[in-house]
Amino acid sequence: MSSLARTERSVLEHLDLYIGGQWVTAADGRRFETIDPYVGHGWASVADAGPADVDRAVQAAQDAFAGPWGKMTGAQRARLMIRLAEIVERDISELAKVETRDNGKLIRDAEAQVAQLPQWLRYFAGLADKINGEAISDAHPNFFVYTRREPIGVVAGILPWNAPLVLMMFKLAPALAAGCTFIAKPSEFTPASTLEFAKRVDEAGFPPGVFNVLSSSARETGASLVAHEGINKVAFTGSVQTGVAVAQAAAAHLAPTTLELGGKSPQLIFDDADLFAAVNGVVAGIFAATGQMCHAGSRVLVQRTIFSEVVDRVVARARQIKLGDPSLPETEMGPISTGNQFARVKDLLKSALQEGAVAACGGKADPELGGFFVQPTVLTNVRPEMRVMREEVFGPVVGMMAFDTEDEGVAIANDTRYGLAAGIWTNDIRRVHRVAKRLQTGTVWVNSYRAAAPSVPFGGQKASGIGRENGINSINEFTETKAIWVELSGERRDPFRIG
Ligand code: TXE
Repeated sequence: MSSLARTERSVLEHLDLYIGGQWVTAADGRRFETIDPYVGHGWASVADAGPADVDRAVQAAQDAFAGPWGKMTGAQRARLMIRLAEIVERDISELAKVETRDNGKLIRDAEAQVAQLPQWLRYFAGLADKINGEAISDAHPNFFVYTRREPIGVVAGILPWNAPLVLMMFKLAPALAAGCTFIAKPSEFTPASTLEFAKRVDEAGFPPGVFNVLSSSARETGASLVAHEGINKVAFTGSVQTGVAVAQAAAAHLAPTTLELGGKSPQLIFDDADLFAAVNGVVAGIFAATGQMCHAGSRVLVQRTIFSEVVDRVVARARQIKLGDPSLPETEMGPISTGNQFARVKDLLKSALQEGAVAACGGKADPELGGFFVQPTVLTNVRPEMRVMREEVFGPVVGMMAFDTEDEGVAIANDTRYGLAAGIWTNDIRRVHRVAKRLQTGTVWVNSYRAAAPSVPFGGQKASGIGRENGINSINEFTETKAIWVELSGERRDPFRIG
């Protein structure tokens, strides 16, 4: 059990908004409590931003963009990013503890995630002084034309609760490298780590207003930020439904949007696969982070000849998973992060069982641990049309189905509105490339699952999103291209003829 009794209330941490380099209360003085999902009550009191704070943050970000930050060279921005990377590296353990309290994420996973943040800062810092336009020498006989890639302006980062710092960093690092300013709107369920991160940004010495945080309990605050005319770009991670609303609101004032939405990702296990590795990959894909990953491998498709064996092995491993206090290093699965999400997982489990799925293990909330704990669940006897096989559960629930041929496996894998990620388990090198090409997803992991790096594009096809985060080209999402035409001949031209 936790060192903190699960019913005990400790003194609340106190966190304010970070706007224009200042720690400020909300304009109307409102605050809200953020819940520790393991202990089941509030652990931090957080300032609750409203529309007036949105205006303040946009103004601060615009001023920074027009002011000292906008005048810096890429190399100067990179130095600050690298300084921030060093500070985050120094404070991995502290930041990870905050993430665990706010989100219920395992401390071992939180530490690994926070430890990745400096990699992103350093990778994109390395690009900050390499954002070049091009000289277009023969566009026209009388002109020299060149392009400049300029920062797009003020970026709104609308963030989810499942991996708050990592998913913010996917947006923040390229935005800073490009020379943009940033307003983070963390999820109402997990604002604390973003505010703690802001303390490190402050210490690193970024000019005021380059990075701002608007914590809020109200979804309307995110909506008013996205709709604000002063926002030049929106980078969003979250649900499909909210993503569509965000893209529409941004489009109303012509701000481009990148969307990283959910998934219903398949893992295909062929009969020649290394089964130990494949089972480990299934566990990593659905029980890590309590299944609350956009790329969760929630549909496991197994060649029929090995189906029973793979199910038995996954069930055996699932039964051994140690549920409990996420702050203890030995715990393997913590609670679901929010009450809403807990209700959603239970609802989908109920509907699956009513529709005829069989729980080979798990299948319900954990009766011993209570709170937001759900048992690691393996469902068999599932069909592609069931809700649990079509909707994102975002919990520790995997549906396992058999297939016979490669064609059939690929067809089931692609039979979804989503297209975020997929796993292929096989030792046949030809099959690897055939199947990887046919899968309609933004990422394919082969004989592995859940790897990420700042240099590798990440994002979804179909309903899983628009655009890609990470990778060298992601920086383009935060720049505008300007074409500059310089007349060379000095000749008088006919004003009524183009050319
Ligand atoms: O997400 P939302 P929620 C999925 C997962 C989960 C479901 C709901 O299936 O069950 O989404 O989670 C802000 N304008 N994912 O409710 O609603 C909101 O405050 C502007 C997948 O948390 O998408 C939060 O900061 N912003 C996912 C953010 O949007 C608005 C990660 C996400 O909230 C807004 C999380 C509006 N109108 C959940 N309404 C993934 N892809 O990894 C809300 N927000």
